[in-house]
Amino acid sequence: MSTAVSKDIKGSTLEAPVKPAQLHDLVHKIIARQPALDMHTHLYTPAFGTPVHNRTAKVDPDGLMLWGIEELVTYHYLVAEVYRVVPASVVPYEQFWRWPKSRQADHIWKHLFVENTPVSEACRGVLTTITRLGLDPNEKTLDNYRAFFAAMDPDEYIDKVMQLANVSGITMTNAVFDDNERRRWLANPRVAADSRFRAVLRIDPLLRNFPQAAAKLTEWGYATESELTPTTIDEVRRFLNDWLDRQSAIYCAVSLPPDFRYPANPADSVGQAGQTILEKAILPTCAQRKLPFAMMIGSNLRTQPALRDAGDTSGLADIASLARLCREFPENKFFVTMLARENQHELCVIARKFSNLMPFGCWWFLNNPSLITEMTRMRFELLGTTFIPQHSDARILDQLIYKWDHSRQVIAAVLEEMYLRILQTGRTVTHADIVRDVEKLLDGNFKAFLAQ
Ligand code: RAT
Ligand code: ZN
Repeated sequence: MSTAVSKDIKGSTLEAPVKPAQLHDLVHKIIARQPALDMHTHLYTPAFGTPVHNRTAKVDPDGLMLWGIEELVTYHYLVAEVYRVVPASVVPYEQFWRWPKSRQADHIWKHLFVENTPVSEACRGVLTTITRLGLDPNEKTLDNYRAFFAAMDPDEYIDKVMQLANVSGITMTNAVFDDNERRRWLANPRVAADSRFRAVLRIDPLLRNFPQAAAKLTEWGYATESELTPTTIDEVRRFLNDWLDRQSAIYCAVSLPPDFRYPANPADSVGQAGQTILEKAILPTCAQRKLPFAMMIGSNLRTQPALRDAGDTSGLADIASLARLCREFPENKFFVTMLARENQHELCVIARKFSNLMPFGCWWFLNNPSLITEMTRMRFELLGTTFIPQHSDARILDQLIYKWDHSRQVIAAVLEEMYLRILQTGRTVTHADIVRDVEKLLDGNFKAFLAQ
């Protein structure tokens, strides 16, 4: 039992039944005090380099550790939103991408934060972050924020953000098919050696575009052909093992399109090659190493290619395919999040049937208070406390602050509602019960699934 979360909460001893009138404050305080272990982000250690001007680290234009005001304001969610206000007929996409980041940020700040009310969740996130850092969110320009961040040391800033967000650990997404990232792993074997971070092997091209992935593997010294011969399968497994070792990855992950089917439908984008790689290379490797395989299902990439990362959309995926995988691969553990709102209920139903399936997070376009509320409520009602309610998906370090702040508020409100319902049956709920449940939700369920 964590004393940090249990002490100083007035009117409640650990074993005493909690009164309905105490619930609100108690649940919110316990959730605020429980450190969150963030199971999916796109954040990096300082050793991956930073393109952000700062007090101490050398500026590395292609560096992967993103933080600070320019990055916060040019988050791809906000690039999409600024095009709702200033259309491409006024600022053509290619012109926007040619601008230096500072000009992109000034443009977004002016149009989304000054000349319009920053109502959207992604805008509100910037405001929460700025405010929690002790800055005034009412500035008309970014000048004061720029001065604040220029005085920071990136390594110390990670500690500050983790403390403000109350995050105990950050799980990276380490895309091995990204040349920039791959080069950094090869150049410095200790690039991820930072006790605040854990690595995850991310391998989308192996499933989404096998011929392209096979060509890369050949270039990197693996004897793969675009034909799925036994040698090719063995070499894909060797490649996976090499990188899982190099990264000390805690799981392996992929994002899949809505038309992903298992077994494959020849017309879908993953197709027969993807199915064979999944069955013969990825799942056996994960099972052998007892590592979960994370599937993030439902992303359509580049629906609007001109918007780059901001141009992806979501689509309804096939739950029966997921059920088949869970049933036919009982030795594997699956972390699953789905992007379509319409898939959420059936994902809960499937999770009731397969204990090797762990639903997690409210992904991307679902990471809005109304949808987090709906999904979290549904998950409690169908799964009790046996799920992982949230991950941050932060791409910019500072976003940890708002993503966790906002989600904690929603999770606490829903949990309070669940406890009130229990009290109405006559069953008591103690302070200790709440501490235990919250610890599982924000930390323990993730760790326990990894350890299974
Ligand atoms: O949420 C996002 O920022 C998306 O662009 C994706 O990175 C997504 O989270 C993913 O991991 O594929
Ligand atoms: Zn992500």
